[in-house]
Amino acid sequence: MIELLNRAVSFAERTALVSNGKRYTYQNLLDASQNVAGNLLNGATDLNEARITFLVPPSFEYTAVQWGIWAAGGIAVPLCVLHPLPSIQYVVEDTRTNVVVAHTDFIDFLKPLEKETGIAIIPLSELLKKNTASLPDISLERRAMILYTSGTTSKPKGVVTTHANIEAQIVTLVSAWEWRKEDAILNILPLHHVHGIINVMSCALWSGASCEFLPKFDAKQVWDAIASGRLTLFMAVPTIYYKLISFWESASREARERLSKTSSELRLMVSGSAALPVPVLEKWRSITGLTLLERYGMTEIGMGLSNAYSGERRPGHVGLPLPGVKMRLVNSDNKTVKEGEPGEFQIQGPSVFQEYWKKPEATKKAFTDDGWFITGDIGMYHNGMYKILGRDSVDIIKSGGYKISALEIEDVLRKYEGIADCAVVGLPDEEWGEIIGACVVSNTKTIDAEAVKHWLKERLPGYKIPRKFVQRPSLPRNVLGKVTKNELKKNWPNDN
Ligand code: MCA
Ligand code: AMP
Repeated sequence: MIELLNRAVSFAERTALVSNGKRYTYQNLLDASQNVAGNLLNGATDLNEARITFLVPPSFEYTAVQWGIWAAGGIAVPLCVLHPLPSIQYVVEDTRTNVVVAHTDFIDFLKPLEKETGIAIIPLSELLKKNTASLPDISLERRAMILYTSGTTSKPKGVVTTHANIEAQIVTLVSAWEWRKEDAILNILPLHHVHGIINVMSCALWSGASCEFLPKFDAKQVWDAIASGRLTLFMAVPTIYYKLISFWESASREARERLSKTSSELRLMVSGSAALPVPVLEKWRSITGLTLLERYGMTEIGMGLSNAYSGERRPGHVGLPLPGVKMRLVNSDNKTVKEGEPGEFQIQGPSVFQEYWKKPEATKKAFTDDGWFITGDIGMYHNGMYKILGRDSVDIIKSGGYKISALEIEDVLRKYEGIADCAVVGLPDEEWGEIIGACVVSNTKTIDAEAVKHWLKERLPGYKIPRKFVQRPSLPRNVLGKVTKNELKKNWPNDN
């Protein structure tokens, strides 16, 4: 039995999840995932790594489907509830799955996909029907999950992790951050990325703790949950802390005092997925008395570096390698750099992913000959700690904690009638980390930014839509004809 599920047996009567106002025990979760597994198997003995995509909002049912797929020997592929149909279709086709498990709210939305691709839509309710079929034994080396992440190629790549990878990603955090069964966490993050799936939900469930879902971020509801005194932990991206600070600042004096007092009682608050600006860390400390623990991770590796749980949390730094993680910083000749010199992070360890789904070339390129994963992040080690300095590619944008490929947006924009060429960049932004800017070239007319945004909404998720547009007669290029994006960023008009 998969260890996460095996451990759940010993927590049977404890609360595992709080979802849509209802409490569910570990036993409820085990029972529901047995039903899902049995119904997915539908008479077979093992799903044998069949990819099962599922479009289910963060909830008890989401977790039951994930566990059910694992228990039946399938690969869980969570789809994003915010994605438009073309983004969903891309994942469905890339994984070569033939089923999508769908929550009732998404069945009509998925109908055109069923027509076009012949894929079977399985209503979630069908999978939850009682089924006592016996389940296969799953070895740790088997593939367990595919998460899609943007990179330096236009289309997102499927990151494949095995059960062993997932277990290693969980165990290192449970140990480093001292998770215990008395813990309670609020999950406000999307469940198609590592941050929400592993750091929040799976660590809680591994530990016998409880995880409460808030399907969509809302500053007031988050503050209410914090102020209720029922949480011990909270984890989020820097943009969320920024939004929580704004909410606190606009509250009355009495409310501010109450929120500050109650939040100081949490045992740990973590920030990650993007650089935590030092002023946000400081402001949060002045409001709550807590120093945010900043850590560094990536879909391909889980978490790599973390500030200390007990010990120094240095602002602007990401600490040291987590247990089991080996990290090095190298120069362009792949030689380890000296202390105080910038280098690229490379990582080894049991949490590192197995492969990009059906992309052997990309997988090979992602590792050095001696087996280190090349992260593409630049950092430095000094005075006993690591610091992130940036990324080696201007084509990767981080906005609101989401990783976004500029090339993917450019490919879509070029299909808009009247756009002859374009360049997409990440512009620094206090709240979002970066905000997406698009510079468009049109030989014929003035491009109406609002009309373009509207058109893009049917093709890309909201967080990939440029917020700023400029139109130019041509794009700045170097002598080799390559667009000079850094120049474009530097000269971006201040009033746009
Ligand atoms: C939304 N808006 C944006 C963006 N997203 N504006 C600029 N940049 C953006 N990225 C706009 C919307 O168009 C809308 O404007 C308004 O902001 C509110 O939109 P909404 O979608 O309601 O935003 P939100 O719900 O407030 O979402 C903000 C959020 C969300 C909660 C910070 O972006 C989020 O959940 N981010 C977390 C992503 C995450 O989990 N990343 C982890 C991956 P208007 O009203 O004008 O339309 S990284 C990872 O897993 C690795 C391993 C790691 O290290 O953790
Ligand atoms: P993703 O591929 O969505 O998993 O995003 C991973 C990327 O987020 C990393 O490669 C980093 O560029 C960035 N990242 C994660 N945590 C941090 C952090 N604490 N500081 C700076 N960048 C971070």
